[in-house]
Amino acid sequence: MAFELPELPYAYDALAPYMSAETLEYHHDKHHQAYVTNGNKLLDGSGLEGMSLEEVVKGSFGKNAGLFNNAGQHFNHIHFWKWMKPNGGGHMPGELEKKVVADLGSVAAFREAFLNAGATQFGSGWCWLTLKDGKLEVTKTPNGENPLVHGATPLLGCDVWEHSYYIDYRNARPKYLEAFFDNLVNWDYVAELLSKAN
Ligand code: MN3
Repeated sequence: MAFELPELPYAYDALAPYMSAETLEYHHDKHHQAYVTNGNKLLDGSGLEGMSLEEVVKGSFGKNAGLFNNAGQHFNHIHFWKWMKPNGGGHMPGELEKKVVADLGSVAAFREAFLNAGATQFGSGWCWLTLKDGKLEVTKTPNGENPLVHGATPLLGCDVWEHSYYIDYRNARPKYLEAFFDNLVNWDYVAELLSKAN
């Protein structure tokens, strides 16, 4: 099954001022498209054709770096677009909030841990909220790696590659992370992924 670039689930200017149309045009139309195009070239002849995207990501990890990087980033970005929405942030659905409080102490503690993971990821990568062995965890990964290859289910991820924030925030990655968490996150989608993972 060939990889395909999904449409953004909102207009290019819908996330402004927190994420500009220019950022989304480059990030979705150029960067994500490149992962799809290169991923399809590398999938061909890899022995993983016909598998689901998740299976390609797990099956190429540690074995086929080129395919893994592109398939991993394709998976990450499919969700990244859905992890944001216009007028996002704010209160999370009750079931999700209960789980956050039970496993991570409080919403404020989760926010601090998530922002810190994103700020301290050296170089390109992602910070995550994951479910592992029934428990929420905050983690970070380099480059295109994601929690799937560490036996965890990604519930929320923030792209901290410079291409995700440099147009709007220049080098101020912490400001971008705050805007993502406070103004962009689609908590309903995070809650939906949690309910499917349970
Ligand atoms: Mn990206």
